[in-house]
Amino acid sequence: MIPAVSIPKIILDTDPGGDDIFAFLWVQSLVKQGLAELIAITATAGNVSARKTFSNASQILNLVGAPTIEVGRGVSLNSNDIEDAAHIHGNDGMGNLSKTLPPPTHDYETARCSDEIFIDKLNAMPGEITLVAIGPLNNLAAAEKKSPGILKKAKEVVIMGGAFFCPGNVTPHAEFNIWFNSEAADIVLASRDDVVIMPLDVTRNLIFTREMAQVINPINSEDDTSKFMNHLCEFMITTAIAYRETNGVQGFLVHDAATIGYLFYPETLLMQRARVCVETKGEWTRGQTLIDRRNRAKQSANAWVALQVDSTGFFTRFVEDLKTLKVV
Ligand SMILES: [Ca+2]
Repeated sequence: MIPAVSIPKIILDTDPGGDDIFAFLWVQSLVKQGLAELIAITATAGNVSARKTFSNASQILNLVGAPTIEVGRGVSLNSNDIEDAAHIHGNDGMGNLSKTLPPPTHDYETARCSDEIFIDKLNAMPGEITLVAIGPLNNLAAAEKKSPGILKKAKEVVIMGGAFFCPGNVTPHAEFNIWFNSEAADIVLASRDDVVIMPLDVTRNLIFTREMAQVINPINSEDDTSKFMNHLCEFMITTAIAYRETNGVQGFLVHDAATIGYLFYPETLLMQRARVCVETKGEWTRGQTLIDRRNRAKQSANAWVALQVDSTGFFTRFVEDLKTLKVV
């Protein structure tokens, strides 16, 4: 008899966000193949406001026929004046395509806060749930503050964030997710000794091209998911070219999808054990992530950092999985 294999249980903490959506669609394709279980989506403020990320998450769940998955509302932030990334992701965070999607059905006013969902689910299933955080770490830090030790109850905490040996994408030194709430990142890194980090060092190599998109969805595809993906790709490519993110290649960076690559296809990544620190105070360097490269025994490592990716192997798996995703 073949023993029952437990499949990864995932809570996706997200600020959709164009590349968030591709990470989500990848998860959903794995769910459909019986290879993953999605426990909840926890929205977080970041690319756009908490209210918009909540509504976007609801619309995407409805698009893929998973309307019963719970969506958490992002914890409120005191600093309402932080610049978001609507200039990259569109005013609605989804390439201004939200009007083309099924309307949101989750109610923001009555939804549980994202940190409450973490605390509830991690206490109910200690050691079983993987937290995949692909936005600023507001919710994870709030849960840890409210219930110290709670993040240790996750099977793994996998985050997209940071820039170690390459420039940042929001300042010369900082990556957006860490910079947006560097204190929160500091709290998450202190919460356990094995936080898994997908930094810009690898994600800037993950250029999803128009040709790959067309392998998933032929250009004249008529189903709603394919049409949405194709329109979003075109929006993201235009923006990526305008911001010179892809060296002129007709594509865009799917930063957030790196977390899913790590979880399901770790052979595509080279990881390094490290002690990671976040600069929370620097006038010019706030949000910078640092690791110690000196040739000496490392003490008190707190993270696994991805430093190289086999992007061909990564996208082979990404494209094959997304091809399985069709509207239900
Ligand atoms: Ca994101």
